[in-house]
Amino acid sequence: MSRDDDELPPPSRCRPTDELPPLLEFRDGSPVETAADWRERRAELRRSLRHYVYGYAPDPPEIETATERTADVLDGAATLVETEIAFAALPADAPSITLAVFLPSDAVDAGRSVPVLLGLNWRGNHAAVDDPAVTITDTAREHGGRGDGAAERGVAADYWCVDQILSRGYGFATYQLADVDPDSGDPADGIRPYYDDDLPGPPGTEWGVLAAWAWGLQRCVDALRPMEAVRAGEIAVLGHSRCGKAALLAGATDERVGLVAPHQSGTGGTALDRDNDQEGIGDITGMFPGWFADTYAAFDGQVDRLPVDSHSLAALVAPRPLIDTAGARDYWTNPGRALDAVRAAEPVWELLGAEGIGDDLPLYGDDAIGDETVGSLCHYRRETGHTLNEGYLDAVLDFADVHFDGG
Ligand code: GTR
Repeated sequence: MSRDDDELPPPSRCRPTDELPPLLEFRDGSPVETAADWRERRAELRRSLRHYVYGYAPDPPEIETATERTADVLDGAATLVETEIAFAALPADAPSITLAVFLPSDAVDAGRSVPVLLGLNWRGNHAAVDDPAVTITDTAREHGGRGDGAAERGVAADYWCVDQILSRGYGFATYQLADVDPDSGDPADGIRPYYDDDLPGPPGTEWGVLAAWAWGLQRCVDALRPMEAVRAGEIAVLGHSRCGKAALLAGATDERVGLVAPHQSGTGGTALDRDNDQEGIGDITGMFPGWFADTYAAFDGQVDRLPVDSHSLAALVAPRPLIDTAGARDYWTNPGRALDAVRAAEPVWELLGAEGIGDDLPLYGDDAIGDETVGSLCHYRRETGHTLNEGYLDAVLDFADVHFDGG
């Protein structure tokens, strides 16, 4: 187990607040000039992000997948596969993840594998489509959170637009965040207490809720990759708001993820902490004290001392495709500072030989997303407030069409 992080020096005030910590420079000041250098720099940044912001998650555990079943849903358009993901080393009463995978039935019938959008949901798998075949995942309700069992069936149908995803030739996979952590504010809830003794960082850097949800998404990737109907290299992670933060973290820190699509992820997601006049570090750690490692809150009021920022997290995705989607009227998530982060990360894509974000930005509304208009980085907006809808999903699928072999 690496304890390298004990050796990280304390953050030091070295740059004015309007500058971002450099990406293509090692902590000791030496330049990052080659793809091989970047591998090392990437590891350094990943450690810093875990150390100062999100906390250290446990190493990937051995998973046990069980109780898989299939059913026809959405009037036969989709084949539903539900898989229970349990953790071999944990006691039987420990949390498990119920992963629901909706596959286009025509592809399943023809024996074709498909790319998959893996989304993190907070209202329950059964909220994503209105179909009695979907198991009600109501862990949030048990913990007094959001979600209301059967009454919630299909309530997020216009949000996830599963039928639209399937009609584009993609599968949709999802788990409810409460399976891993119910977001109750009580650190004794969820999966984290089971790993208290297995965390690789020093005290104060234990994983927060966002890292736990991200870890859950990565366990879903473990379970999805061996599935015959899934193209293992074409799994995209997606999430909105707090789920967007977790999706970005999951995709950035797991190179098996083929495409990363944080939506309106804001502070703790793509929006920079520096010069962010919307949700500050004090706001988010005050409102959601469990979401981050304890170290992060200490940077409230002295953000210029934070050795990383959201551009560092975005850069971990390179050279894989990243689409950041934002609502033009969703001020709290600060779309401007999200775009700045993506722009600041662009040199890493370029160093690795991938096409960056280009000049015509941001892409808006009906702007075409295709081979001619996007590289491996994209920032896209629609005229909305804080929501996910079919317009955003179309943009993500258009972007995925560019980068995946075919939807
Ligand atoms: C807000 C929070 C955001 C975002 C959002 C959500 O209150 O300030 O950072 O996480 O909640 O997830 O709904």
